Amino acid sequence: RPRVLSGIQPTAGSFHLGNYLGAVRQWVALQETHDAFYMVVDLHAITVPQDPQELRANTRLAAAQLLAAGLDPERCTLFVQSHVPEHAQLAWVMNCLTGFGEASRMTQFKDKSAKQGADRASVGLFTYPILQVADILLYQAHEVPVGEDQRQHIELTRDLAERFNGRFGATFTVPKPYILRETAKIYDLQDPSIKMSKSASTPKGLINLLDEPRTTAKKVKSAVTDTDTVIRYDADAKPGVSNLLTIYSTLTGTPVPELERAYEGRMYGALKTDLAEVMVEFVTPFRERTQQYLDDPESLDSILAKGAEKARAVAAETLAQAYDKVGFLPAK
Ligand code: AQP
Repeated sequence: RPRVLSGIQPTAGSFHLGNYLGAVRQWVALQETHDAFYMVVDLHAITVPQDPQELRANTRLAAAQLLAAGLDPERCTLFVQSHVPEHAQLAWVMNCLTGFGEASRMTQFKDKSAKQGADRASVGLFTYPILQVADILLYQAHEVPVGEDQRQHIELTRDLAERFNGRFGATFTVPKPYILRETAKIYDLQDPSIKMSKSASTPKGLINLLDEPRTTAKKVKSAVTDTDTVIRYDADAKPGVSNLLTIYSTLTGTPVPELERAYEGRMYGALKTDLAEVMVEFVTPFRERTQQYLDDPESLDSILAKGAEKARAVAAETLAQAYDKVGFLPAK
């Protein structure tokens, strides 16, 4: 079975619809066909200032949401990044292989550091993509299911894997991004020119899966569309309507052309009302299942402990090879 690896940050509490449709939904499908490793990336979460209590709570909350979304610990390896120390250890080696200019070109860092003010941004935020490189390479992942915003980081991973292999001999699998075109980028409901994101979206443009279903319905109904009246997919001319069609189509499994036919001659309001209902039907059981996992923290922690044990077995082997290749003396 080919291997996949991916991660999600525990920073925001609730996952948003972009996280779910762009990434987590694919994770659930891939556990059936791949040897799948998924993690809550708490090491990445501290690249911006965090509250320790909140981080702990949000890490459990992220794991609960992943299980509620359909990850099955019998079918995949689900763990918390900081439980596997090899991530930080390989990241150091990768840091030493990355050019300063190369890291400076990462657009996520440029965006996030600009928002914080360059002097406030941490060195951890700067090296965030290199930790991600280590995450992926440790598991010899063939594919990395992510949203479009992560493409550049996967490219960096490929470059560094090839550089390491070229310099020290074949060690790492060179991974490919796994990005589904349709859901690669879910847009903000109020400003469909930007991606839905916890940091850039306004509260009305961002659908948090754990929001009150009524709030979610309201946000869908007040989504920005355009002054035209035709319900048609055209990402350039009609980004708002197209985004709604993408969300609708993915959540119901109805192809977009079929939706276009069904809504021929109807108003935007009808589409929004129906999509609001679809969203409520999706988030209501999701919220309930998440709560059930949170109500039993011991079981949750034990799932994560078992996951970490499985992950460590793989990660330790890769790290040992990499340490040996770079010339570290074995610790006897
Ligand atoms: N709008 C989106 N459309 C499609 N996929 C998306 N992802 C995020 N936003 C969208 C994908 O979600 C996965 C988890 O991402 P993360 O843990 O890195 O979360 P994030 O990037 O911190 O989420 P945000 O909201 O995008 O955060 P900020 O605002 O901090 O940048 C990834 O696979 C990502 O591609």
